[in-house]
Amino acid sequence: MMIMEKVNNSLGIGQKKTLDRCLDFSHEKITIAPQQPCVFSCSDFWQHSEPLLDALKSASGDTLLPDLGGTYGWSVRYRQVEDYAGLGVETLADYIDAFRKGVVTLPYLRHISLNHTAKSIRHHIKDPVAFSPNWVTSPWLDRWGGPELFIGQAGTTFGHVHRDHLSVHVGFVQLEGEKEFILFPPDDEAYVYAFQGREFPYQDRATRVHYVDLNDYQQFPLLRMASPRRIVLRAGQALLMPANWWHTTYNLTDSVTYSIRIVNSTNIAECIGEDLAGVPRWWRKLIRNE
Ligand SMILES: O=C(O)CCC(=O)C(=O)O
Repeated sequence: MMIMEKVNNSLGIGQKKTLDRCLDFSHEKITIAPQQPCVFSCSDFWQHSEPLLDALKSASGDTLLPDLGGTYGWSVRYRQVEDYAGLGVETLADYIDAFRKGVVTLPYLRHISLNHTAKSIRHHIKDPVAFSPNWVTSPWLDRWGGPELFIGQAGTTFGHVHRDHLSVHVGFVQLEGEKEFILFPPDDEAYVYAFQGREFPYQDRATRVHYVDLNDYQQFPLLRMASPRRIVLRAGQALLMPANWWHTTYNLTDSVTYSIRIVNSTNIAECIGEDLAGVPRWWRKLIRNE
């Protein structure tokens, strides 16, 4: 909780803009990209009598953690495997059991792909209408659209401030617990210490600022100029985050979140443009066998 207090104080929550309200978008289609993040209630997302984690455990519990499919090909990267050493947590079922019991401190399990690991439960999920139209829900467009699950104990954080790949809008649904989102508008790019360099299209989508640095004005003085918004997403709520918003998260309680990337007429041109910009790099990688 130390970290949380530190960041709360630093962000001057209450002085800076906060967005913690509930709009009802449940019957509206977003045909024009919203300029601001929107929070709304979402009660009929999971359409199964068992909680999602129980269904996930029955469907894919025996999957070894390093074998979990993620949108980028991984959920637990090779260098994260060592974080599990000595925890007695080897499979997804072990992780879910330990998460429920809360007796060991677990790494944040991120990017579990609903198109890979959890495809047999995907049909129990109904995306909020506000996440439509979405042209990339098909599993073969997974690299663009990839619906995912995030399971994290209280006190875990996504880490670095970043914006999502291409120029996708992102929909989040909070299934259990409470998650804090810190969001910076696209115009804050000059203040969030984004990595420079356009050769690799995703490289300019990450920053040097970690969640724990959000109040470190000595190391990151330009952060003072930024306009972060704080949202606490509670179970039963959804967040629609427009393309190119910088963001990071912190799990205030044990938390389970779904997310999906959204592409439609509002951002398809930017997404294709950025994907194509990456092709030369992929070719070079292939040729050099990097
Ligand atoms: O749910 C989270 O912790 C953050 C997810 C996220 O920022 C992302 O996938 O880009």
